[in-house]
Amino acid sequence: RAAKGGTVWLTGLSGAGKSTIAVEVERRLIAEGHAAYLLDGDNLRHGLNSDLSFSAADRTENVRRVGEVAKLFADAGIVAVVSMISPYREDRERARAAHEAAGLPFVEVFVDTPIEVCEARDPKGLYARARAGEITGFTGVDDPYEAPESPDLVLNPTQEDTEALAERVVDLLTRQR
Ligand code: GGZ
Repeated sequence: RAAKGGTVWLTGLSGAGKSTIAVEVERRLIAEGHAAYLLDGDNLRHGLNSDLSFSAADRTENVRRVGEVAKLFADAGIVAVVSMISPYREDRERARAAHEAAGLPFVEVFVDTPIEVCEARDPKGLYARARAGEITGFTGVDDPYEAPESPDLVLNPTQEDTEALAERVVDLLTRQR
């Protein structure tokens, strides 16, 4: 069987659980014998995207670059598992279009955790700092998040555990290939 790459794109608020799910998706794919690689927005901002801020233009550029990198991985036969807020619909659609133009699978997964839950978790204390005005332009507080209108999959981390959610993603991917 020829190796088939593609991109799984997890979008959602900070603290929604994207990275936790992405790690489990990557682990499962590798366990099943696929090549998979996690592209985490927060991590990539330390290297490839260290020149970018959280302005609207820089978020767009952040998403554009990661979309291009994911496409390269997919073309190389690897499943790119992308985890980033990617707040703008148009930017995510551009990533999808680039994959489709190249004949590469792309699945958009909306990690639909309500902001109240993200904020209650607040693992890094960022929501608290945003509410206190110490951070401005924080997604969901004073910066936009455009939820997907027709995602390929919607995940509800308040209703299912990480293993079940990751299984849904891998199942969808398997059906697409
Ligand atoms: C949103 C921010 C911000 C602002 C810092 N708004 O939950 P985290 O902490 O670990 O992940 C978030 C990460 C977002 O990076 P992305 O590359 O995924 O964002 S985007 O797709 O919008 O470019 C959060 C942290 O960075 N963080 N400041 N103002 N999230």
